[in-house]
Amino acid sequence: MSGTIKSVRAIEILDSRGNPTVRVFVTLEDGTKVSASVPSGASRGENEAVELRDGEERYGGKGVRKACANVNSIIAPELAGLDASEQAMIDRLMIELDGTDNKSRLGANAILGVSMAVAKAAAESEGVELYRYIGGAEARRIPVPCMNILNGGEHADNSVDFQEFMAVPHGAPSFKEGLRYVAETFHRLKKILESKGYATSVGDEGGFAPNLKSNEEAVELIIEAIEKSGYEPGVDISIAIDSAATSFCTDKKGRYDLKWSGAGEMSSDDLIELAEEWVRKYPIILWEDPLAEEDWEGFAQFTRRLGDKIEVVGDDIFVTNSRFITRGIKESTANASLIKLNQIGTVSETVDAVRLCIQSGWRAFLSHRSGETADTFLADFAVAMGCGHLKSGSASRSERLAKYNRLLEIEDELGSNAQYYWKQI
Ligand code: 2PG
Ligand code: MG
Repeated sequence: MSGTIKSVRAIEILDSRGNPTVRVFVTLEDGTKVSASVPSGASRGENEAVELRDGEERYGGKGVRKACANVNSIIAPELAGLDASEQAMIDRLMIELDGTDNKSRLGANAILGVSMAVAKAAAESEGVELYRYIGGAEARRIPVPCMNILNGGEHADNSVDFQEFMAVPHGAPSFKEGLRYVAETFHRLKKILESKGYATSVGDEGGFAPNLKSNEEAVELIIEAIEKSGYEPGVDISIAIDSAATSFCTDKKGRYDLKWSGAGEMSSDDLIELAEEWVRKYPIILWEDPLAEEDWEGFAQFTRRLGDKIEVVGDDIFVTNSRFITRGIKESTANASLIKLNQIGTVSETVDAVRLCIQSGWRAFLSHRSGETADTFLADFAVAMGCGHLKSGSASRSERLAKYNRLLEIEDELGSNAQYYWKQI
């Protein structure tokens, strides 16, 4: 059989923050050899699948030699001889080998690296592009790039509490043009920041990380950048926000401390009111993690008040886990879920989470992690799933651009078959 797995091997590499992560190589009997690298988050949900770290002195405890050893000595022997196109069976086998609820024995970083590399190997062996291998002949929708051009929260050392301010070029005619719209806005924002005496250094995801006077100023500056780039806010480009509110939640009772800006304590209600005011004033179309992962009630309240106007995305609260998404659907906690492969730890389970969203009338928002590599699996996966939007950071830092550039390639290859559109909730 041409797609038979010959060997699986993992090594420790470094991610975009200089922290260790796992790279897995899969070789097939037919000579196919591919690799896949695992990303890593900073603002992590409590219930994410476990990223196994060595906890030894080297790399400040962040080494992943144990995860690599688990691939090399536990997973690899089990996979040798199997057909790489048996993705669901291979993923299930690894879940069983791990035997825990959260992949804490072998490590989600070990398991996901293998899962992604197996998919890549099967695609390559069959001579089809990865997006087509996973998504089939219908895979042709290129996601709208939600570009995170201003960073705050745990992704930057500045005075902005909300983690991500994204420019969303939903009014563009194609991905290629959309990417240009927001890249131009990024460059314009730099000039505006310079003219106001703000720093133009960048955060973990390549967006600017200035010490602004308030969170709201971030939105105002982006609107100015959109206009000065010749685009119409709300028509060509709108704004998406990821508050990553778990990172400034002080207790489980819905208390928050906007500590970086010094805005002080707020309740869930205060945050919801603030969002309502912003949504009235500004062209905001999507809001992720407006409240913390424990604040299910606050989240549902947010969705009741704003869910018919904007896309409300749960990240830390759902952690790409069908169990939590199912609860969210039942309780109308949000109307969309963020989707991150390494939150759940296998390609098959991620596909399940996306399908669950789509079948329930929810949207699925594909995402990178703040710690990334040059791996472009996410870009192909986004097209395969046809979810219509993705976030991969800003127009700087090659690990962010690698995904956007791969999407340019895919759109080019699809030619007039490519689709690009925004569907508001
Ligand atoms: C998020 C992500 C990605 P991290 O919160 O959505 O932007 O950040 O990878 O640090 O969890
Ligand atoms: Mg998030």
